[in-house]
Amino acid sequence: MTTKNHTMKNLFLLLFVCFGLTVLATKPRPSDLKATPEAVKLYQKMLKLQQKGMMFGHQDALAYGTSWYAEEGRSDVKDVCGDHPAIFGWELGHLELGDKYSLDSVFFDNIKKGIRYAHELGGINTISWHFRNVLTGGTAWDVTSKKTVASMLPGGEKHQEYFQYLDKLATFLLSLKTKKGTLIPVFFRPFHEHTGSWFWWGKNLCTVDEYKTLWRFTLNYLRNEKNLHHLLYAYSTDRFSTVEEYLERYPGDDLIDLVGFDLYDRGPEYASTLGNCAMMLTKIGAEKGKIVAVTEAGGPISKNTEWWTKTLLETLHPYNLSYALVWRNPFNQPPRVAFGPYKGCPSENDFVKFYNDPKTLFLKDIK
Ligand code: BMA
Repeated sequence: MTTKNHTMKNLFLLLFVCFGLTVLATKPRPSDLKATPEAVKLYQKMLKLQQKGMMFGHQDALAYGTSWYAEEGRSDVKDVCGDHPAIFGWELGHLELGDKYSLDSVFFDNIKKGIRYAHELGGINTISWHFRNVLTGGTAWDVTSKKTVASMLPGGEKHQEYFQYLDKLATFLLSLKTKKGTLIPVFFRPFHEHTGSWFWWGKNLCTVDEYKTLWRFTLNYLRNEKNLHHLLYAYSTDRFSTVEEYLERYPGDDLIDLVGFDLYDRGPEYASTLGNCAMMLTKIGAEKGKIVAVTEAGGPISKNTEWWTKTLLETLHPYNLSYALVWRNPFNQPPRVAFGPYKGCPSENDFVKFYNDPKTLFLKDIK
């Protein structure tokens, strides 16, 4: 080979490596610089899917339904349309107490199994945590003290107790593994609906600074002390009227992977509020390069027979949202309080239409 040929070959090689590195560097990455390969893959997959359609999610989908409890492989959604949701919501409230089952009566062992089951079928798991008020000993809804958040932060009187909560949480999260032993990537969505004031971490119960510090301190502990890197973090408000309001308590791009909001249909202004929030949020998401979702929703599906297509789908159709998740179908309450579809529900047929619409994605669509 001549020297000229040799130089050309090296040049091509160099260009090839540079190109490869650029492709790698420009692919979006989660906020955690040490995210596991599986968490990175999930993050990138969701950003891609967000352009394709809107996934459907259901809280406690695999845990129970309006007329059954803990039947492996069953979900009310599947009973109605033949496929599971793509997004599976789970709740960890009471894990911090060392209990065997959650505040919604689901055994933590079954949550573990369900998360693995969903993951192995190609589904995506997201975890909420309505954990107790560490200062008063009350529930997540105990808003009698404005000092709870401050008490949990460094220097606060309940700081050590909060560590104990977080240690239990970390142990549980580290037990979420595939059969081969790989950690399953999951979304974690704590301190939600904080633009309202019904949880101890809500707007009127702590300052902006305390709320942001709570996030930063918590994630720093989970990431750097507990070494959890299989989590993606969701920031989700309740209703909001402006971008500034949405971002007022946003803890930072280095902590958050998904921006979302929760909104329930409690009156005629629902569709317009939902649409406005979705519009503002998709802009925020696009600017930040984050996943965007309606992290909780729910409507009068036992009365309004076209809620799925006419209210939810029609309103959200114009936007590129990753998913919309509806809240739970309690097994121990009358079916009319369910937010997800169920066999015999008056809006059952409409849900099948919603399922068949090309915009909505269910489990089989995202494999
Ligand atoms: C609420 C209700 C409660 C439940 C809580 C946590 O919206 O569904 O019954 O305990 O969420 O999942």
